[in-house]
Amino acid sequence: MFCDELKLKITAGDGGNGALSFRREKFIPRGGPDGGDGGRGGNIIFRANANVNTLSHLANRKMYKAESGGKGKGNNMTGLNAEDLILDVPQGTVIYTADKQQQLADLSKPNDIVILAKGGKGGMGNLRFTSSTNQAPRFAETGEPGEEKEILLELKLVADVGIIGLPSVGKSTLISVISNARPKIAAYHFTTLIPNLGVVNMSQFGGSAMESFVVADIPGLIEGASEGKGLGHKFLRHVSRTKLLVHVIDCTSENPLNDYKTIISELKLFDKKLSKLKQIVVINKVDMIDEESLKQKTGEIQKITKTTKIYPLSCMTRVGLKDLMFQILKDLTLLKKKERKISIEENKKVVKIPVLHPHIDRIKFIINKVEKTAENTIFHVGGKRIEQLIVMTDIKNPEGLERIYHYMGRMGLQKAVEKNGATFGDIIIIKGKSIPYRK
Ligand SMILES: Nc1nc2c(ncn2[C@@H]2O[C@H](COP(=O)(O)OP(=O)(O)OP(=O)(O)O)[C@@H](O)[C@H]2O)c(=O)[nH]1
Ligand SMILES: [Mg+2]
Repeated sequence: MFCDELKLKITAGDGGNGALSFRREKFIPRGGPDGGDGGRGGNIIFRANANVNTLSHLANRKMYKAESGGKGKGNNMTGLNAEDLILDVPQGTVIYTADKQQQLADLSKPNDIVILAKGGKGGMGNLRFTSSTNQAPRFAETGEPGEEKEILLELKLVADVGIIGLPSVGKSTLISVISNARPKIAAYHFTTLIPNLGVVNMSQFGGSAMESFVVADIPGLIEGASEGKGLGHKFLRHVSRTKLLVHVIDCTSENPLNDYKTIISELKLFDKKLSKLKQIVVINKVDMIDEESLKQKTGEIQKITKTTKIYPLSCMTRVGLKDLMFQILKDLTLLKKKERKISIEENKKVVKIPVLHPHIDRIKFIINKVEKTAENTIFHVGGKRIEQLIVMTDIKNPEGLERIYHYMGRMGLQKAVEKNGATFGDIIIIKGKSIPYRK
């Protein structure tokens, strides 16, 4: 199976700062606080798009950042929420953490979406901090920074079309002339050892550039392949997921009819479903024989395939190539339409829930380390909620610092450090900011 890999850094947008502002109007000498909240930062969203085939459009940048939320303003004006940054990826993209230790999303169906980095919350303006005891708060929250992640995208391409046939019939040559795949081609059997995948773009045949599909070329099949002979059997599994098979026969072979029968019977033995897939039969290397013998050989196969048309082809001279490609496109479009109909029916039954990345960490706070120095004790504290508060609060502002003490008390953090022996002069460090312990 073909994998395309890409490492990216993504950063969601920061929340906008809340405003610190007081009403200033003529004849109102001491206006109250009127600072509005900041807007939310943009999320980074990945979406499976059926019209995208590779990850290459994302590869020209190593980093993606969503817009930040707007700042809050006076007169209780809220900052604008930023737009989400939507990155389209092909169907079949699996997303991991950069070290590949954890799978974050599997976008296997069209329009599957996942929020991979959440935009920061907007900070609250000073108006929100007004209370009966503090009528003129001189503090507003800063916006929360957007989530930041390093991720690994891996594309598991699922081919639409599988090319099958005996060894050396020209399967790899075919994929090399129709797609971007550049497999090894040689005049001996089993040149292809692992499947090759290629993207076919119909524009090279005079079709639309929007029409493209994925083709797989697999190692040659031989008699007994279904029981494990040769190499092809291992890879028949991959073609089982294709929608259409292109069965290539070599017209220079001694007995093309027998070759055809061998493959048909191996497919049946391997998997009944596979043998029922729609097949386009191609007789290749027609540049090597005269018209008379081609007619005769095609006729023999035609007798047993009955209605199925046999496509004469030369990968060398490209004779018959265009006809073949448009036939593949036509059949594939029909098959996809059918599939879409079925999936729409299925979708009606199931309520679709977008894959949302769960909040990994709901812990309010945690004491990570207690470090004793000559003069004092340093408590290193982490945790989603307390970190969020710290990054959104300017602790140089006395009212901001007061707020942190207030929440530390409410969360039980104050008690927890006391239990660990905190005394005057000790320090609590959260997200790199130092807060002196106080009783
Ligand atoms: N004359 C002629 N030779 C061809 C044509 N197509 C392929 N060949 C030759 O046939 C030989 C085998 O081609 P491959 O594409 O490697 O065959 P394959 O089916 O992929 O073979 P395996 O990977 O071993 O199963 C090569 O020497 C090609 O150059 C054709 O249309 N005309
Ligand atoms: Mg090959």
